[in-house]
Amino acid sequence: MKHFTGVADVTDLPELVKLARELKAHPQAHQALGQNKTLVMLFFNPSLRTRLSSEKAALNLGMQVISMNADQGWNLEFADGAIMNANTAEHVKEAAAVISQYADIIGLRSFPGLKDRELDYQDQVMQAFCRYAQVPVVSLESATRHPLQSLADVITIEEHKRKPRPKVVLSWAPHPRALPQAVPNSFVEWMRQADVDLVITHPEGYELAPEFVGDTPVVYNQAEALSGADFVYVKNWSSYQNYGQILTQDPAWTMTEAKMALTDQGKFMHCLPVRRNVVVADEVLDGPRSLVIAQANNRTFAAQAVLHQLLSQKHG
Ligand code: AN0
Ligand code: CP
Repeated sequence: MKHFTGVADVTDLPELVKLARELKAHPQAHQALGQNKTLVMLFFNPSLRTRLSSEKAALNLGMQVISMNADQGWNLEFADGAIMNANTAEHVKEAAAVISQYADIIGLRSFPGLKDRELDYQDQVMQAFCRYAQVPVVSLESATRHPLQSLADVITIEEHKRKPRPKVVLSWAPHPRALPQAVPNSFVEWMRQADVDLVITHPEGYELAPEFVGDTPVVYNQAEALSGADFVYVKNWSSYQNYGQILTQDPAWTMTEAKMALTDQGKFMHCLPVRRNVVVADEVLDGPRSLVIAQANNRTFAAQAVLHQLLSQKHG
């Protein structure tokens, strides 16, 4: 694995999940692996879980961690051959190479602007760092994907499944703000590699990018989709077709106990942060079906498995 930006970077998913579960059982067993190695994390956007769980994962492996907020006044240039006589102060070529002098692994979070679909889906920041960094780059959520979240979700489903091949439903939910498609894109991308039957449900107009959906069934009737589900993964995203737009905030899509009753004793999942009683009713989030804290816990071991693999490689 050169970089970790999506499921395509994983050579053996069951093996990675197994490693994560072993690390979960013995978190401090490999302290020597990360000794004298530094993880530098750059956050172009805020984070609670990703930041703390990745830091915790690195510490568990004996690494040192440096985190930097890059969300204010850090205007990087990305264009080749740019004449930098306007707002951009530093080219990503130098920035990525310079950070590589201080880091053995670079973590990077960069959300989409949600204005220009083509630009966002080029995943410019992540791609440029992967190109110009001299060390492995780990996505801490890019414009199009959130692979550490998805790996934690795969681990959580593996831990809680009651059937060899559970039914997993990704269900859109309303939200007052326009949110990225990174979490659902990524969830679908990873679930398609996992041993599950995936169904996507959302109002018309919220279709995800076809390259992520592939041949996954899309059912516009939420109740029909939920029937017999073992896991219900709820998430808001803004429209991909009408890029970045909120098309509806229909509370009929909020996850409730009455809807969860349509499932086969289904478990509720969400990546967090979540808007209570907009995305999901308190009764579900506070009830025994909810796996949200277990998911957040698994973020540490997802990150630790990825860091472990990167540190174990020759070039580390
Ligand atoms: C972000 C998103 O939807 O991508 C981060 C989720 C992990 N959510 C919010 O900003 C609320
Ligand atoms: N789920 C998740 O990535 O949360 P943060 O945005 O708090 O990191």
